[in-house]
Amino acid sequence: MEFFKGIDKIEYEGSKSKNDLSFKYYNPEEVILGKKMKEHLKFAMSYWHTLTGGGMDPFGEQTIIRSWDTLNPMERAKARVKAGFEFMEKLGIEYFCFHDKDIAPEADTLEEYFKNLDEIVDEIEKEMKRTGIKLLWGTSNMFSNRRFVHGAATTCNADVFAWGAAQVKKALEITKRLNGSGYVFWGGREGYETLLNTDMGLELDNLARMLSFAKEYANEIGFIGQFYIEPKPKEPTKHQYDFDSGTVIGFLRKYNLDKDFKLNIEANHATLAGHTFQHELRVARINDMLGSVDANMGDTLLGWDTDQFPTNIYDSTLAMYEILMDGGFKEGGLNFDSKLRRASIDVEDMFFAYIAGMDTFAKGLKIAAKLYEDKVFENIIKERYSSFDTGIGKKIVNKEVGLKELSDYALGLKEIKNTSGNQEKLEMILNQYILG
Ligand code: XLS
Ligand code: NI
Ligand code: NI
Repeated sequence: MEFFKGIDKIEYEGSKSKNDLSFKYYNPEEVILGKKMKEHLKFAMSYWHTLTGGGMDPFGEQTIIRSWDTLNPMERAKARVKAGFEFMEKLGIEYFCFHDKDIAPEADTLEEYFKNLDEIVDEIEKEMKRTGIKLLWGTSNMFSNRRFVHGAATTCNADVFAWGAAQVKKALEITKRLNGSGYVFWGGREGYETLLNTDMGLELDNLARMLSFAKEYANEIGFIGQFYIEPKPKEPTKHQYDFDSGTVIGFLRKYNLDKDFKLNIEANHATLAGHTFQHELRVARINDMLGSVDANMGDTLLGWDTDQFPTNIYDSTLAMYEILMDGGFKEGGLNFDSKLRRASIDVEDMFFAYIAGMDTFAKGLKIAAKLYEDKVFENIIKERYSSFDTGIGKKIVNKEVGLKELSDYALGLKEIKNTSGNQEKLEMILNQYILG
């Protein structure tokens, strides 16, 4: 059965094309800096937004209704598998990501839930074999069900912690079975609403315990995929413990988990934390922890995770620049953690959304590759800090001096001369690269 009738495989037609159902910039086979575009970008479909999202918001019911929505839960889950793979094939997307709960219906008992999962994983496995599409990462949803009202790893209820652990165990087994190249922890409700009832120390210790149990079990079953933490500062809780890259890195170091995890950076989470997307990628990069990306964008006027498809070329350029500077994706990739607007109710909108996102990152990659090749920023940055290459600067870097020597040196200085930061010039140059 075909779910997206009338929509053929989306092809690259170039920027002059007037065909809305074509790529204008994403040319998967085009070689950039010695690598195919599709290998640079490693696009992934998010199972949840693409196949289970219905456009609900706090004020309104489902608006996006798909053909599978009328089926009973298990049939619906099976139809979604088929629809998802047809969708990825038509877009030429080679990876996907999912939570346990996205693929199969939950049940009253864990046993039954796991049975449902196994049945659907069989279907997914078949489709993966048929198409060659791969699993970028798996994860477990430990936030939607009402049992997780106080969190999962950071709950006050030990039974809930155990239930979460069981879900993680199962999700790891599934991810291994499907050859996933990674496993994500996004702290769904790992945070607090009020400190008045919160033992913050215990909650953080327990969060670290859950992560180390997971790592130990992964080693035990031979799951060698990359583990990631996905930072987010707030929503659903007022304060999420995995606030931003800097906070997560500090947390991982405290509990000796920093060698076992990298970061999955989401654009809209960066902006919620009061940072740019580039900032979060940079912090991860300089700490050797840039792992994967959840691509989307927020709305500057709204203070929540709007998860819009990314269409901002400045952001995609600077994100791809950070990724190139990091040597490109290894286990990670670019997962569209993005959803349609509530009013985008046509099936075609799914395609337009992904095409827009993929084209935005393809163009961003091309511009970033030029910036990278021309060493535009590197040369300027090198020059800007050149006072640390020789003389007193070099001695500081090599720690050959202390406060005493530095003080003696400073006392001998007659005048301090600074150079311009040239910010506007750099913004002008960036524009030249973007506008061509
Ligand atoms: C929610 C998160 C979520 C994770 C996966 O804000 O972005 O979708 O990516 O649990
Ligand atoms: Ni995400
Ligand atoms: Ni998000």
